[in-house]
Amino acid sequence: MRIVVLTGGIGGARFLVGVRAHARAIGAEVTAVVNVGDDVRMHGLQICPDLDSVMYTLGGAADPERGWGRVGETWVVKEELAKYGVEPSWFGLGDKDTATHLVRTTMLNAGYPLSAVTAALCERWQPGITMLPATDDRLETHVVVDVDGERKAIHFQEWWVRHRGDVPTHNFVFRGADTAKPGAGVVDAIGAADVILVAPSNPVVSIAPILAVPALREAVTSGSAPVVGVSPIIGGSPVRGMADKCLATLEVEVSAAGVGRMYGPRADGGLLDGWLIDTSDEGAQVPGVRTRAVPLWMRDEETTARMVADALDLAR
Ligand code: GDP
Ligand code: FO1
Ligand code: CA
Repeated sequence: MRIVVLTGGIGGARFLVGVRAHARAIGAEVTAVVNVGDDVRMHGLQICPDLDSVMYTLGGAADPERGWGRVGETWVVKEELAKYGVEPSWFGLGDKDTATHLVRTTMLNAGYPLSAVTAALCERWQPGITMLPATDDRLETHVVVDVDGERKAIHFQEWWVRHRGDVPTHNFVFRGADTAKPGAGVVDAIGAADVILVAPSNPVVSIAPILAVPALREAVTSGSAPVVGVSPIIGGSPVRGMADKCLATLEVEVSAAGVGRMYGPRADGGLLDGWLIDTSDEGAQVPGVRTRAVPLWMRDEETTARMVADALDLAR
């Protein structure tokens, strides 16, 4: 069996730990198609937060409290940069993490596509799944905000890390998406998939930028594999992160039903055949989509693997 997962960073990475465990138990292959909209160049280095969150988490090297970056991180580079007074001072590059960005940027500058760079980095971390960037082209999430009385579009990282999402926010735009092609291997993986899972990732800034790549969306929505999503919202709140702020900006109800309806039924131009929601949200109505309520707290690998088994069940 071949499983493809559309995923963002921390939430998606934790989900993938369960996907990998269940896949091992049933002898399935897993490919993750990972969001690149968060990617940003800082201090001359190309940083790919969602790819790195997935790679470090599956490689057993992620910081469990922060969720992003490396466990046992040190911050000498950050402190030294601050002493030079260089900007952006609001974005922290850990020392261990910086080695990843150095390798990546060197390879990109030498002309390798991000997909090849990701494969090279994964030789060290052995995530146990295939990790594919959604696109090898430049695609960045920008956020339309009002700052200092001026309306402008700022990079997603500036919105989230610098402003903590706490500025009047109007819209999210995926710069470069219209002309972006799916990353190497992505359309083939989707075409060969027996099932496509949408991780309980942020629907607005992790899943939407993946699906903003036209040929990628087309492959998912018109393909033969059933698509089952897992709700990132439990009991009306995101377990962690900024999904509530993002959904409110788009005037989408912060609920399992709200996100399910936003994705919409595949039969009607949307994304989903099935929608897995938490038991506390039982009864949520998503017209045209099969829903099932099961425990969705990703407490540990075993609980998460059970969620994945339920998602695969719903796909049948
Ligand atoms: P990011 O890219 O690092 O922001 O991570 P993702 O977009 O992949 O995932 C973030 C989302 O994961 C958050 O919006 C949460 O709603 C969701 N999430 C985190 N923990 C859990 C959990 O235990 N269960 C479920 N269902 N969702 C979770
Ligand atoms: N998040 C922060 O809150 N502050 C930071 O300084 C920061 C730096 C950073 C560096 C590399 C990286 O891969 C992620 C980093 N993050 C940081 C996390 C990131 O901003 C977001 O959590 C994700 O982009 C959302 O998926
Ligand atoms: Ca993300």
